[in-house]
Amino acid sequence: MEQKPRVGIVVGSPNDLPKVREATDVLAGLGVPYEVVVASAHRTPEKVTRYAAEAAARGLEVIIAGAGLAAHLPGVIAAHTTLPVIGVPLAAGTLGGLDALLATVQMPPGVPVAAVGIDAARNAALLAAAVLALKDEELAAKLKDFRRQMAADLEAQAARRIEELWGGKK
Ligand code: RP5
Repeated sequence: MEQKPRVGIVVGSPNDLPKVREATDVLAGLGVPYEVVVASAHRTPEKVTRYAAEAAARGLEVIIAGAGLAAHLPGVIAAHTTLPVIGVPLAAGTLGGLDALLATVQMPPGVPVAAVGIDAARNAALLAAAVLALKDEELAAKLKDFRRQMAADLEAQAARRIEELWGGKK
């Protein structure tokens, strides 16, 4: 039986979908069920409102919202739910994502959005998993393993690179 999604991933355009692929890869790797939805704060505003308003009752626990340009999507979602909303500003236009970064991070007091870096969908997924792990010991253990593996990979990569550049010379 398919598991109910715990994380909702919303993007503002079908063109944004490839950019959240790395978020779904992370969540799948951690065994966190998710769903992906396209809804635009400007072009399909009723869909966004309905999705956000119904999210908690549907069992979602965290929402990741990615949008480019005047990225109002994370903020509008946050306006309609008290679930944690993680905004991913996407590089979609001439300003390289700086426009979306500022729109995502500069929320008015009272309606927070946790903004990650431009195009940082992977970090958004890890942050979403960290929120879920507060009440999920199995997931918390998987996140610790992920960190251990990341550190081991970095050490191995550093050793290889140092050997390549200075191998033989002491
Ligand atoms: C935003 O406008 C979307 O999130 C997208 O990143 C950007 C451009 O939209 P498209 O013209 O690619 O549909 O709403």
